[in-house]
Amino acid sequence: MLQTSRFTPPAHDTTVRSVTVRAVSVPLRRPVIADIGRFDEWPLVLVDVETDDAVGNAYVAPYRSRSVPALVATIHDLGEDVTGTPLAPVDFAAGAAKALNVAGTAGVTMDAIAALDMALWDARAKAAGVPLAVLLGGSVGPVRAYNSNGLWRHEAATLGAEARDLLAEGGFDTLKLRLGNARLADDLAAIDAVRNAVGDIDLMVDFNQALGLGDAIRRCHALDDLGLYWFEEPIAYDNLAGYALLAAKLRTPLQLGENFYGPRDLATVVAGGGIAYAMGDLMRIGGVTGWLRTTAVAGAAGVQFSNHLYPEIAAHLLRVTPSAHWLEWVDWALPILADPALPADGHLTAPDRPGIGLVWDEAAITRFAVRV
Ligand code: SMN
Ligand code: MG
Repeated sequence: MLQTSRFTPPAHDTTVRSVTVRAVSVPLRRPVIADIGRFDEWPLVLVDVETDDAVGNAYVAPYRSRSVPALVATIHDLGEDVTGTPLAPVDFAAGAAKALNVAGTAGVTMDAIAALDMALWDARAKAAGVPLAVLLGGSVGPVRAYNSNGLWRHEAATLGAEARDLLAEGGFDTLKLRLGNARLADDLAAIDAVRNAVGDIDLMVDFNQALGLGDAIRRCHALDDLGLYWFEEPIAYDNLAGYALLAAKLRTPLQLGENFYGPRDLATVVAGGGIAYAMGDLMRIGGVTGWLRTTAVAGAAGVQFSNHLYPEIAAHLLRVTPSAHWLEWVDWALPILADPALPADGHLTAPDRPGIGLVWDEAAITRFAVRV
C-alpha cells in the first residue's frame, strides 16, 4: 500500500526576510579616463539580502554618482516584492522582469534586478555552505586575468611607467590600453609607449565607442598589423551591422558586449556574425542568472567570453563558463572589502568560502557612505 506522509518542507525552502541597500563612493587609485567620461570616484550600491539561513551580499557600480538614487529606489521597489518569497534567484529574475516590463528591462531596471539576483545567489550558495562556483557545479581555482586598472587616455609619455607597474601588481602578462584619441597618431604613440616599456605582451585595446564607422574602418586598418589582441568597442555598441562590416574587413578580432542588457543582445550579435570575443557586465547582463543564460549562447556559438568588471564574482562564473576567456581584473571595490581575493601570477582565484566570498569592511563602508 502506498505510504502517505505529511509533507515536510525540504531544507532548501528558505525565505527572504529583508533587503537592505546602502551606497558608498570610493576613491579610485587611478582615475578612469575613457571616451565615455572621466571618473575620479566610483559609486557602489551594496545590497544585503537577509534570509532564514544566510545573508547574501552583492554590489553594483552605476558609474555616475547621480545615477545612484534611481538605482537604489528601484532595488527598494523590487526588494518589497522579493521579501517573504522563497530564496530562488531564477524565480526572482522571472518575476522582476515581468514586474518591470512596463518600465523597460534595460538600464536602471536591469541593474537593480542584477544587484538583487547576485545577492540572492550569494545567499543560496551560503545556505548550501559552498562557494558559488561549487553551487553551480564547478570548482574554485585560478582564472587567468589581465590587469585593467590603468592605461586610460593619458599622454603617451606616462603610459610606459604605468604599464610596468600594472604588470608587476599581480604578476600579470596581459594589459588593456584605452584608445580613441582625437588623432590616429596619438593612438599609435600610446601603443608604442606601452610596447617600448614592457615589450611584446598581449595587449588588448579598447576604444569605448569613440569612433564613427568610417573612421573605425580607416583607423583599425592602420592598427591591424600590430598584433593587438582585440579591438574593443571601436564604434557604438549597438551598431551591429557596423560590427559585422568591420569584422569582415579586419584580421584583429573584435570585442563587444559590456553594454549588452541580458542574453538577447548577444544572441542577436551571434546571428549577425563576425564576433569571436564577447564580454558581459554582471550589472547589465542580469547578474548570475543573466550570465548563465548569456554564456550558454556564447558557448554554443564558440564565442569566447570574458567578464567586464565585477572580478570577485567573475572568478566563480568563469569556472563554469563553456567558452571562458579572460578575467578583467579591477581593484575598484577593494576599499570596502575585508580579506579580498587578490591576483597572483596573472590569475585570480575566488576565496574558498561559502557564497561569492564578499566580506564588507563595515568601518570603510561608514567612511565612504553616501546618503540615499
Ligand atoms: C571601462 C570600464 C569601466 C569604466 C570605463 C571604461 C572599459 C573596460 O570599457 O572595458 O574596462
Ligand atoms: Mg571596455
